[in-house]
Amino acid sequence: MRLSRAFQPTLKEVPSEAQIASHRLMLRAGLIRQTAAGIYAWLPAGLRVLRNIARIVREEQDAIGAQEVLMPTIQSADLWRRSGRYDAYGPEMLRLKDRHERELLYGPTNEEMITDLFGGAVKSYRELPQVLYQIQWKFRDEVRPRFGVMRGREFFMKDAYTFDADYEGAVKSYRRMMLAYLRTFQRLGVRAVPMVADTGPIGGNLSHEFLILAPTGESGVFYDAALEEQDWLSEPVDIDDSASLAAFFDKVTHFYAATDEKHDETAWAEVPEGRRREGRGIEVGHIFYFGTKYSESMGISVSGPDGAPLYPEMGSYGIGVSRLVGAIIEASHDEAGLIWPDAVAPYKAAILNLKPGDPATDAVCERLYAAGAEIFLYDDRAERAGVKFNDADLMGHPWQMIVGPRGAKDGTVELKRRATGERFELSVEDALAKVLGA
Ligand code: 5CA
Repeated sequence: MRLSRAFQPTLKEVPSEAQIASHRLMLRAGLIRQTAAGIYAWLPAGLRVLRNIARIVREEQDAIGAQEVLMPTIQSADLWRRSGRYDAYGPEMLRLKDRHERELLYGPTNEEMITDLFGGAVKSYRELPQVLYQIQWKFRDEVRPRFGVMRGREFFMKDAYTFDADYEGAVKSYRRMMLAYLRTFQRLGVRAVPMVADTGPIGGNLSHEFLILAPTGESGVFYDAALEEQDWLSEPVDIDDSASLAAFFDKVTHFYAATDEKHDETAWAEVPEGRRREGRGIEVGHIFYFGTKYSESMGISVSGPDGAPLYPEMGSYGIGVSRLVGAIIEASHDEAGLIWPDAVAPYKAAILNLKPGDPATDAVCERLYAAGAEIFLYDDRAERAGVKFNDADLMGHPWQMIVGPRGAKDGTVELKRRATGERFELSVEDALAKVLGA
């Protein structure tokens, strides 16, 4: 994309309503605009990030055998009456009426709808397990929407739902999902630590929240630093084997990690002092086993091995896809602006033409641009070099390919790594190889 043509309205002034870095930077860099309280439009560069995150989330869901569906945002109130949640949900639910006075709602989550869809399609325990997910907009009329996309009213969520014939199956599904989450967050370039969460009346240890460490997080967190050092992408787990899944789950859960609500000083004291990490965290995912709560309340069963009705054991698994954009920024930025992890960056590199109109400089820039017009942002504007440097740092592309008349004459490019500030003087070919290989 040529920056001279791009719809990327950057702002010089920091908007006063934005209290935290990610919100300020997303507005300043032209990624989002607010259209109503807690509701945002995603502009092209912001949308590219959102899509990159969704793609990685999707690939890791598919890798554990989950199948993607897409359910509507608008649901009927009757569906929610069947589980008893229509009245219980309260003012966070946005309720609507159509022209026939039928009651509808904008989905805050989809347990009821997926359970109903499942019930209409699956008849026998032999068809289990089933794992379904979607990536779809949700609406919750939060009392205090704040911090931009971090706590919005409309937000983009991956929600997955598992259906198993028995508790042992549900545990396997839960552990597979835990693995998919750890791999997803690692690929996104952030470390989200799984922490035991409240299971309510169901009990057990099958509820975890995933938190990214950041000073602006809403929860206090305590965890063993060893958790951040694990490489979940190369962890050998056979997802079809119960023992392998159990060994993996034990490895994750034996490290201490808890939010302030669940913090246990005695267990904390046993973590070696040098490995204790204490701070604040942003919840980017939540996984939850809830047994037969919805299948029973909604009367959805399949025929069991003995022919009697069997209520599937279920779990639901959320990832805050739009919240992740803010959370990644909270964990990765500096005074000058955004610092995108490679995997989610809107563009891999910015090409900075320091002298538009100079034939040699233009020629080198065009050569670079031709090698990746889809993945490079070419700053071809008639602006001063200083403006281009500042904007490139603000937008946070992982690489900057800086081309001025002097280098252009001998065919060299100055390559800058945004995250470290390292600079390399390279030929056009070597610069491209380094950027495209990274
Ligand atoms: N039904 C379950 C899982 S499918 C559920 O809704 N869980 S949740 O309430 O924890 O939401 C899942 C994730 O969505 C959260 O971990 C969080 O990352 C994100 N999320 C929740 N509320 C908001 C919000 N108001 N703005 C942005 N993201 C949100």
